[in-house]
Amino acid sequence: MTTTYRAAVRFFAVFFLFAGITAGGAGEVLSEDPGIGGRFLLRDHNGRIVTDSDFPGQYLLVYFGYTFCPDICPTSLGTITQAMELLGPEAEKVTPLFITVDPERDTAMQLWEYVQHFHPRLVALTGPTEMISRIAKAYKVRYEKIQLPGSDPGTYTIDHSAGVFLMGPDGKFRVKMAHGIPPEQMADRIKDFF
Ligand SMILES: [Cu+2]
Repeated sequence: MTTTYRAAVRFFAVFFLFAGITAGGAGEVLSEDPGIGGRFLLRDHNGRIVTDSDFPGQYLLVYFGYTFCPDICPTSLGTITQAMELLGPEAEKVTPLFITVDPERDTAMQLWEYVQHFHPRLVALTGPTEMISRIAKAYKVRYEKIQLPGSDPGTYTIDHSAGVFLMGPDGKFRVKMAHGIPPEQMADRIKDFF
């Protein structure tokens, strides 16, 4: 963790305190919404520190996965990309977020290479393991590292939930779309909330 990053984390700890957002106890999710979603402070694929408040007025399409995922993630991100294309000019109202559940391997550089395959508005996010687990919990997303016996420590896979969350410009949860939804339906579902 860099000094700048640690300073930013400290800044936000203080910020949350003064914003009056209740954090029940150590390790609990900081969230204004008792349901799905929460605040975050992560690093994007350009290496910049990004928080949930860096997308004013935007609908967020939030998806959790990892770049080494053999099939589920490329499929989901492909669907998101096509849905964004179907939205036409209205896609400007939407920012898709890909939050890695594999921060060990998904560095900003790795994410940068990965996002080139998908929609240009896609923002990929990584961060310290603890922050990733906190934001995943806030979205009720589960993930688990699967290490095959006798395999190289670097060649694990990760089982993970694959729903796509639509969050409104107010930061509140709108709808969760299941993995496998066709792009046309995803685009229509998003437009329902505009
Ligand atoms: Cu995946």
